[in-house]
Amino acid sequence: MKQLITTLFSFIISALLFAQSPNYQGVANELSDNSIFKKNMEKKLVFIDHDGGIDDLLSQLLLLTMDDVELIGVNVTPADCFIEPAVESSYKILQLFKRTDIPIGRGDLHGVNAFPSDWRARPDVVNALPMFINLDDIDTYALPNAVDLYIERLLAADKPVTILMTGPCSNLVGAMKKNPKIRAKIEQVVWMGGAFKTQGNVQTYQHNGSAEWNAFWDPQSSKELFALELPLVCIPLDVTNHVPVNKDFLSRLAFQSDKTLSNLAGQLWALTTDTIPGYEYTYFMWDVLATSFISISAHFTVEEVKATVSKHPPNAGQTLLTPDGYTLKIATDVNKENFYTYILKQLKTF
Ligand SMILES: [Ca+2]
Repeated sequence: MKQLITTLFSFIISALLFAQSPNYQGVANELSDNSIFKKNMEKKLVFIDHDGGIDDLLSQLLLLTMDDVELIGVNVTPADCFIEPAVESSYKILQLFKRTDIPIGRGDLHGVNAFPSDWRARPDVVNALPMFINLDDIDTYALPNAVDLYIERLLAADKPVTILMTGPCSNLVGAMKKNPKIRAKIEQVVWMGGAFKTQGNVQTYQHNGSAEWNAFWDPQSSKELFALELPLVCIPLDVTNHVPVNKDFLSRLAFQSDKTLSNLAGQLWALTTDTIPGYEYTYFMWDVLATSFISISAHFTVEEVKATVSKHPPNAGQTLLTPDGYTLKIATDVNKENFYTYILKQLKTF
């Protein structure tokens, strides 16, 4: 009996010593490293091409909160923005997340149908916010061209990349023309663009209101994008119309404004309230909804369609469903409550 107790005692002591030994710690560290490694391996590579509006900046911010996403590049298209202040806003968001290692590309292509100038000036206001004004500026003209950055980052990627476009598609179409090899490195293209079974949001001369602005800015490239038949999912007005930036959402966001990102997002959306509830336009979660598709696509209803894009007035930029069109997918519905809850959760990251 005494021998049994002694054996048991020495077994317990050995087990305790092993638990404290460098070997055990080594195994524990290895397990931990492996899980981190595995986590990194599972991350989706994402490249965002945005056009500097308030919801574009919020989209970049949202992507940076996603644990399952590795953001590999940011292009800025001078559509719903003037390029210099928009690039500056993008860079300031990267600073906020301590991710200035992520390269920014400067869009040099200009669509034939410019956005109204007072919309394009928004990033100037953003850069003056207390959270941003004392952060570093960036030399826009020292940056790579957006088309070249697409090509460089896609070719360098170790697996196919998801491209998220929350502005017009001209840079991607330009990159595909310049180096078609990048096609093999594209996992999926998610584009906030089009209005398929609903009216558009363009209200201007020589137009009948059937087009969505991102498709209207450069109708030629929009048509070429469809013709490429990439694995494209459009997040059109058909689905973004379901998710307005309403006061109920802004109120819920304000209750968590002790979090930096919620505070900032609340300020950014507050800048849009002169368009709520409809001075000219109601502000919707256009780009933010498209961005959430990267992480919560299971909450969307998606269908495959055949479509093309009109290039000429009175419906330039209209995305038309037609049996002899190009194959692509469109989102038509989203679980609204799950979407709003997801955004509120992500904006609690810090
Ligand atoms: Ca946009």
